[in-house]
Amino acid sequence: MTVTAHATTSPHPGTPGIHPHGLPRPGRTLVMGVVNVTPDSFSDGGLSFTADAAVAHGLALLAQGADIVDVGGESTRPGAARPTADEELRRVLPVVRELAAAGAVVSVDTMRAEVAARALDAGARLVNDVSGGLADPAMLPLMARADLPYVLMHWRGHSAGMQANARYADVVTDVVDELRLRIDAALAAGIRPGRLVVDPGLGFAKTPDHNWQLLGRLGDVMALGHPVLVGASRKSFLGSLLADRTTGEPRPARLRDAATTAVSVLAAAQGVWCLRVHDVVSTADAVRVTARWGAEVPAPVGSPPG
Ligand code: PMM
Repeated sequence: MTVTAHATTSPHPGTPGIHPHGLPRPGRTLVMGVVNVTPDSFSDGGLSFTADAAVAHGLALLAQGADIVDVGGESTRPGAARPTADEELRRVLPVVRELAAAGAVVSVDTMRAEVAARALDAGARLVNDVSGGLADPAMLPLMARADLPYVLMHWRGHSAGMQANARYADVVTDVVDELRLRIDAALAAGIRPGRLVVDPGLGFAKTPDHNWQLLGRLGDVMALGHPVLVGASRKSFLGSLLADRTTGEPRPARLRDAATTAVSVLAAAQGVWCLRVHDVVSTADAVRVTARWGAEVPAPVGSPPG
């Protein structure tokens, strides 16, 4: 089945044309702040490993302008080992509960239906599944029952072996085709089309060139007809691009925020729905500038009112 239910053009650069049902619509690209409750994420490993530290970090991101906080208990760093479901629950549930109680729009970053279900009970308002429903057959039926927004990312297998799957005829065509199959599976499971968000999955079974090609042709992902989420923040393809000119050493993760902000501006200008970032301050400013700038750009003839 091909999905054509939604308009895909933005009324103005910097303003998303489509949104998932059931989440805030601030008239610009949303900012999702990352709260990794893990000892080993590549970008901020260990920063918020205790529940108290994670809650404090989430509250700080909200104060800095995040629209959503994304709480995850499993590192998806290439080669990472998986925590047990019990350990994942132990990490994320108290954090989701407290942030939701504080009024935050909380997303849970999990591939496990059990973790998603318990997080939704604890107050999460959306589920961010990097496996697009492939890792756990119970996930799509759960999301159909929950009837809440669901981020479906392009994925080709767990972190331990994923870079071996970075083989494509044409990465953009292949990712779009594989996302379309996951959208069809989600719809067949009973998820309403307006609840689905898609994500090209930068860095997941992708080389740096694959990531750049996907960013350069984001319009092809948007043409799937669903809101698009992009997670480029601090990823290693930015580190390789900005490698030290003398030593060839990749730029360390903590020094990739300016590059992340550049991606945020360019993606927001194309009408991406949401950006998942570690450093909220710079991207929160970037999406506001991009939307304000875009408001002065004449809308294309025949586009819907902004
Ligand atoms: N990347 C990571 C984790 N979760 N979720 C979505 N939807 N998209 C992403 O690109 C994504 C994600 C890995 O990054 P991290 O370890 O810094 O959180």
